[in-house]
Amino acid sequence: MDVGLVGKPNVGKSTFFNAATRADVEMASYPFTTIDANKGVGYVRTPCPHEELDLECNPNNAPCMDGIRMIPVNIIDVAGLVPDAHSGKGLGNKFLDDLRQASTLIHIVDASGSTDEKGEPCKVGEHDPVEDVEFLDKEIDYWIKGILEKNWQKVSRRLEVTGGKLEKVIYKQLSGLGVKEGNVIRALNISEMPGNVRAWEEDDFFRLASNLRRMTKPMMIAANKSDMALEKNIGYLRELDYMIQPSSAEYELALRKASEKELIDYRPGDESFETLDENMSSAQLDALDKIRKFMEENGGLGVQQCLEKAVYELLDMIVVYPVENEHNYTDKKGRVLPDAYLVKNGSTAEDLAFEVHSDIGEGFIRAIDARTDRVIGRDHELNDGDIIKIVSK
Ligand SMILES: Nc1nc2c(ncn2[C@@H]2O[C@H](COP(=O)(O)OP(=O)(O)OP(=O)(O)O)[C@@H](O)[C@H]2O)c(=O)[nH]1
Ligand SMILES: [Mg+2]
Repeated sequence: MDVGLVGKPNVGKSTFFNAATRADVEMASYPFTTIDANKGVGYVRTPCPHEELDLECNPNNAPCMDGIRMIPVNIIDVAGLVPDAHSGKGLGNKFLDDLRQASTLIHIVDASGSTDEKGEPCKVGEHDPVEDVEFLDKEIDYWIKGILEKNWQKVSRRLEVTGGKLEKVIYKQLSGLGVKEGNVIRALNISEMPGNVRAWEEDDFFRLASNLRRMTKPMMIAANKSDMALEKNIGYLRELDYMIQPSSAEYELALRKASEKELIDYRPGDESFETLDENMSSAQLDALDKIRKFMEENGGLGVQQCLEKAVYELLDMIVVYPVENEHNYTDKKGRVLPDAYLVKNGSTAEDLAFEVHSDIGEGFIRAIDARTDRVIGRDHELNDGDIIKIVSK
């Protein structure tokens, strides 16, 4: 599962990325610090069933920390986009191709309004962050439009000659973008496209691209730099038709670093932290006090919450645990609850089998719900936290 971080320059994408992945990529208070995409691994949390089953788990793909399972998600941090990037402004928008695989996008916005539209620093409150949301949506639409239009003359002529299906052709054009054929059919319907494909104009392509974006790249907003944001800016952002999460990537990064140095006891996503080192300087203690106050007001720092909202709410994913032995909850090597998989809510036992391996999916015979020891069929819908044994040929 890939989560893409997008936004204009200098809003804190790389800081968010470093906080979420604990990588160490360059961050700086000027635009276009990032040029090539950074890729790393972050985590979303879920309670591990080992506690409820009174067992000890032996994680393979997802570590367990004090009863909390940390499920890996890939995070991609790309260069900043500026208005009219699609026509070559700033670094352009070609680098969005790094986000083809992304299942969801987090739009990082400087909610403090202290970064202008080009990504240059300005006074707090001087820039309206709502404008950033509008322009970014448009730039992403242009990116998808560009992919859609590639060789369109040739594509549409071939379509006319061979009498193929329009949705199949478009689906093929967009392959690699995570678009499903059903999405294409729905997007074509609601976009009211002209009957003659050779007569499609700029506006038609743009409308279709925009509808495809909404279906295939669900996006939420991280109202970042909330540590210096004005209350009213957060209010305006909340009025938009997006899920929003206030965040302070800078504070999150500071706490993760302090916790690595064992100055504090803090786990990503916690609503508070404890000080461990009595000998910190007064400047350090003051900084920590400021962070603690922010956490009290906001229920945490927002980075971890943002990732979890994107995965569990926006994408509606659940966590399931495939096992080899339904009695001991183990895999072939005897490891207890080794793997945790993120699957779309509504996925069936057969979908999980395909997720584990295409051979297992193809050879699917039946599955067993390890908690109840009941046999379940291929169409049985899974629930969050299910432990499943798959029997396949
Ligand atoms: N106050 C505050 N500053 C932040 C926060 N997040 C990032 N910053 C600062 O904002 C500046 C830009 O951060 P980057 O992470 O480099 O921003 P970016 O979006 O990756 O920028 P480009 O790579 O140029 O597109 C740095 O000076 C950060 O320290 C935050 O939550 N609060
Ligand atoms: Mg960056």
